[in-house]
Amino acid sequence: METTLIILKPDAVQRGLMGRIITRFEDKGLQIVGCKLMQISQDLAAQHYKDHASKPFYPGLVRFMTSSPVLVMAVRGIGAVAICRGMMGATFGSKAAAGTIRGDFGVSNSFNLIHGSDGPEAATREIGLFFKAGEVLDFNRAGECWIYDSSSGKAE
Ligand code: 3AN
Repeated sequence: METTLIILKPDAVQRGLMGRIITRFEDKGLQIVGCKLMQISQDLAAQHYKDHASKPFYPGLVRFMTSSPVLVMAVRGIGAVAICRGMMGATFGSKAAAGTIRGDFGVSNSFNLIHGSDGPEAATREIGLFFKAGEVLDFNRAGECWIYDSSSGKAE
């Protein structure tokens, strides 16, 4: 199982899209194992986006991400990182394919609604940045046996 960090950005929260976006992940069969509304500090934004610090869009990105609350989620499933990235769509709303979150809910390039970790190592690092010990929960879902086929002894 993989756990990835998803952030519903200030535009998603302000536009009242949280429920519809969370529903997509739940409908897919992914498990929400951590979730909280928070205001990102300058320091946390700087740590989270450290790889983009030299990019021209960085100041605007930090201003946007710290401008209003976000919803952060830890989302779990087999291959959750890649599955969530696919569900998010291309970075820019104007280019994202229909059927993806960015493709269906936005047209802006910089107000692009959602962040998802881009690999398993990034996911581990980012979950450590946004969640304290005990905030990501391990629990069994009642319907898990209908989400994955475990008849071979290995969930798939
Ligand atoms: P993604 O979120 O699709 O993984 P990244 O990791 O390339 O995109 O970029 C991180 C964030 O930086 C994006 N979510 C987007 O908000 C912002 N960003 C990336 N490229 C640009 C750009 N050219 N102009 C404005 N914002 C950008």
